[in-house]
Amino acid sequence: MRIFSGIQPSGTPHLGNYLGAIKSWVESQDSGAFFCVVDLHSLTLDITPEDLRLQRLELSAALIASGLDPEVCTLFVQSHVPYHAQMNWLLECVASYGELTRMVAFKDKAARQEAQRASLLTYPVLMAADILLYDTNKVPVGDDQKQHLELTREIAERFNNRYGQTFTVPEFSKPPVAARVMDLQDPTRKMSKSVSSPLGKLDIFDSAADIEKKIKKAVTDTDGEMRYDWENKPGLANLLDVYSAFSSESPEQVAAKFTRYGDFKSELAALIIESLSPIQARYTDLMGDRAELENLMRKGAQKASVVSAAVYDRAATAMGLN
Ligand code: ATP
Ligand code: LTN
Repeated sequence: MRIFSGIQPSGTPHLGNYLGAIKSWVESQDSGAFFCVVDLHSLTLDITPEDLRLQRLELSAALIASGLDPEVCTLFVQSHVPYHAQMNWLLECVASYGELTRMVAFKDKAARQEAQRASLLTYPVLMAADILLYDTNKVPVGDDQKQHLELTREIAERFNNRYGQTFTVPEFSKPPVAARVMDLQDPTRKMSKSVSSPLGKLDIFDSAADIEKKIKKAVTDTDGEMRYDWENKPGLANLLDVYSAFSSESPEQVAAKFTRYGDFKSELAALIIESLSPIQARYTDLMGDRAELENLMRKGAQKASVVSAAVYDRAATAMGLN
């Protein structure tokens, strides 16, 4: 079973990234798992060269601190492996303009920016290239990436039909709870690095005091009833999902343990702080030796290149380039 997933080095990872993706990566890692810091994707939005360089390293440290072990899985930076950009071009010749304009993430982000980079439109093709280059069977991601994964499957099938069996068609996989963590101030929107307000998103490196403050101020409702009900009580349901993801209880079981929102929120804050503090401590250690971190990521890229070179070659041959 080959697992592949990616995360953008644009800003500090938040609770949505952690529960929707990183935590399940850690649980599913083995010698067949590839996890990628997708720096080329971060260039679709405004980012300074200094920020990109630093955030790439910080995210690598955050992933290792969260439990990814570079001795077990393959952890690497996308731009260190040239086949991603090369495969992207081959697949841009298979994807269609119309299907890219229908991507919800594109419509969302394009509406918020004045000058749009062409890469904001074509970025799901690069994501398909990332995944297909590793003969991936399973892609663990948050719920917001489902549409991009469907496009990846579509591109793979179209390529296979046109040029002969070349790619493995991957499956989408999301965690059982908290696959879509919502903004703490607006539970109708997903928690997002680029859109959420400071109170709306909880970063995995937030201090204990900030975590307590953000959970306390999280929007709930006024009926005061502890009940798991996404339709009528999305703010509370979101917090129950977060509690459930960090404990071994279902959201309904968690709801039954408390009678008052205030008590529930204090315990939730304590649980988050207890779960994140070892990650924060390991992160500080790792960032203390940047050369070693760079070294680890370069080694990951060498391992990733061996697999992706062969798949790229197969695709290039199928298209008539070799
Ligand atoms: P933005 O919201 O600015 O587009 P992002 O946080 O969605 O950024 P990534 O860093 O690339 O973008 O996401 C990495 C992983 O985190 C993906 O698997 C994505 O599905 C997951 N993820 C992102 N936001 C959430 C969320 N609110 N809930 C659950 N999973 C999420
Ligand atoms: N598009 C994703 C990040 C991403 C990804 C990938 C996820 C890029 N390449 C490959 C899984 C597999 C996002 O914005 N969250």
